[in-house]
Amino acid sequence: MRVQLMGILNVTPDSFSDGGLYPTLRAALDGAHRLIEDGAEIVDVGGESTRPDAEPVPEEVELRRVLPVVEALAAEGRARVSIDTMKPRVAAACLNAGASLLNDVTGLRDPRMAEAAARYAAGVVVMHMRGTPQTMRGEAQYEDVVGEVKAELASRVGLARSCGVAEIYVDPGIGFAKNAGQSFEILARLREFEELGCPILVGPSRKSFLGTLHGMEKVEDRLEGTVAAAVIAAMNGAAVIRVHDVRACRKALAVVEAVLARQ
Ligand code: HH2
Repeated sequence: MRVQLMGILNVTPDSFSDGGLYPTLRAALDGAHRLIEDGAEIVDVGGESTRPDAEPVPEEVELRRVLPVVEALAAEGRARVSIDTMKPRVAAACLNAGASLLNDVTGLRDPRMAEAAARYAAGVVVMHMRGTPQTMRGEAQYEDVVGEVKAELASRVGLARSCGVAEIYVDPGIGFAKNAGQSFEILARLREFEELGCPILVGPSRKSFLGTLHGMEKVEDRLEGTVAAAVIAAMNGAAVIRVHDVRACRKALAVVEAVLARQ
């Protein structure tokens, strides 16, 4: 089966790797078109950075950033539009404007998120995090990272199901309340998340766990590491991979698919 690529479009001034790249609607749409032409099936629009210690963004500001982009992309119909938000009002406005996937890094901590998805018959990405982007670094304590993340995701999946959401992706949340070793372990054991009965989405792109390896300390030096992580994720059962570098990952995944077709 073809692994889907979710291309990242952060319309923020402060995202850790693409912040400030898309200051206007035109720039954002050009960026989205590049992602689509490079092979992204999904464009994930975000208006609030979730990197460690990011400043929370007021709802009105986030809406002003994302809504015109979501509206325009959904109207074009060239790719599936996903909204990366933790705020129910932003979620509802974007789903109403044509987004069909709700990507919530808090894993539906606010039950109104699941209700909004159900109301608009949208899919949901349930990502695992502990704490908030401001506190999560101190919360990376696990006896068994995969077992505990899986158990915590299971209860969030149950909530989504009970609200009537039909399409649910689970995401272990690389780098969110996970240290580098735990992020590598999640990639190594990704297939264990299949037990949750939902397709797996994973977001390793340019993240700081790669920066612990020699030569990848700087964000701009993490392309090869990102591609390697995407290949490992695909080999280990990921259905969707969320990346900035769609073109390079699409080519690498063509190799994975050719190999998997012969296993
Ligand atoms: N990672 C980020 C944001 N959203 N969503 C899912 N489902 N999975 C992830 O791993 C994930 C995510 C963080 O990366 P990025 O969007 O590049 O940066 P920032 O949060 O600084 O905007």
